[in-house]
Amino acid sequence: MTPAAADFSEPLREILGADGLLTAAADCAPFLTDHRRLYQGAALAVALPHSVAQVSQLLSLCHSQRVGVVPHGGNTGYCGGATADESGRQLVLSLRRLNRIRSLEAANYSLVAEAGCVLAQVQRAADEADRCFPLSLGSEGSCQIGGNLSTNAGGVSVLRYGMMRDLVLGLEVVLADGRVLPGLSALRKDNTGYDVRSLFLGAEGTLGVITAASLRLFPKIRARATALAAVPEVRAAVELLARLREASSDRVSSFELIPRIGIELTTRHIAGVSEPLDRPYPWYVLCELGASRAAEALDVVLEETLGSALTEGLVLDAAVARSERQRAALWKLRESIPEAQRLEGAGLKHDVSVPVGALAEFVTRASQWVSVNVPDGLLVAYGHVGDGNLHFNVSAAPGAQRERFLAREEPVRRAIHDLVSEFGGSFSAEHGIGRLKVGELERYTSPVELALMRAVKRAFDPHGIMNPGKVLREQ
Ligand code: 2HG
Ligand code: ZN
Repeated sequence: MTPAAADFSEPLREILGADGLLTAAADCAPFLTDHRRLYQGAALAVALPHSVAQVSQLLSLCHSQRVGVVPHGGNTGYCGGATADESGRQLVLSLRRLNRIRSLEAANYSLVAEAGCVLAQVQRAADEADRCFPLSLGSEGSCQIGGNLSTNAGGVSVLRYGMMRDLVLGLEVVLADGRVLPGLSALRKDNTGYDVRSLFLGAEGTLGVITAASLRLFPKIRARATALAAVPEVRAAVELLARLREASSDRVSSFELIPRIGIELTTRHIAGVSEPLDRPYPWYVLCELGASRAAEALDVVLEETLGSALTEGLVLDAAVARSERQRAALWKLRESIPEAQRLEGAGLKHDVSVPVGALAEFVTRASQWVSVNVPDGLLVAYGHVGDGNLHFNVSAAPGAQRERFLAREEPVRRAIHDLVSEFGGSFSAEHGIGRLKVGELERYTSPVELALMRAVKRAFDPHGIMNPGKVLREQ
């Protein structure tokens, strides 16, 4: 520890107690790199508060000392938003000990969870009360609610239930100067001026630290029908989605696009994943319907809709899950694509969205660009068709020279994001900005909106101590 760090750790320890502060390099190490290992940070220490009062005292100290604070959740983000910079002068603030479900009101369909609750813990609490908290992501066993809120997480149920922003009724936030904003409302209607709390959603800890949230619950899902359908092209997937929504009274909860290469990568790299249909097909969709009434015949709706689509050539083949085990196998296939892509080797990620109706044309044009301009790359485009959100990723083809492939990152990103912008889309559909996309935000956001964002940042965090350099460049 440097002398400055040692001086600062005294008052920190007074606030947090002996077990609330990590300073040894080995203890801090897991908090100092992101899950994709894009960044390696350094820090004064890692704080582990267990109460809101401690977070408040800690921020007021950091505010007076002008020490940067980096909020840290489950560390599953894709953009380096929770990683300290290299200066060694920032403090990592882990929320993991703030992990209580404070209350659950079944009649109000709401619960209050602290920021450090793991998403699966919140899902379980809702389930035990015969309710459903619908946010669902591959990392739900380790990502934390505070991170989900701060990054406005998406996932595989957005189509039906919305993003994290849509699942929030209220927030409790500690501001940069240590004041506590009490806002754990359980109200569905509250039309009282500016929606100040919503600014913290998607702010990635740059405006304050979310310590708890009041979350919306839904009726528990008791009937499900899940299938993997092969389709000839993306246009057919989009058409099938519309038909399923109509036929099921809008009960489609997930509709995920998987390219052929997604099956090849997962069967090659992930134990327990096997070829789902008899023959290979160019594209697949994993679709799931859900209803709260146990007797709802969703499997009939699904089979009938797939059956008529099959006769018309919109669907080429399909496998309907007949058991929970088969359903889990289909989801495993989908959810292990990112891991399989990582195991395959170097990859370039683009988390983009365009209007759903424009998705097919976007994929055609962007794929053409990749095949002409990245001859040593393999397109791995998959994701949340129902939200118009694709992970338009490119993996290094077998035999590609890694360094040469990775050197193309910037021009590939530019071409894809420019095309997305031409389609009126977003260069960051669900993964946020973090540190990785600060330049992209500056490039694709209108000057008027950027000026407003900077004004908000100055108003909430005048000394720039909250997650410096994330979302907006340090001023
Ligand atoms: C998913 O949908 C995640 O699986 C990860 O958002 C996407 O790794 C990716 O590019
Ligand atoms: Zn995704």
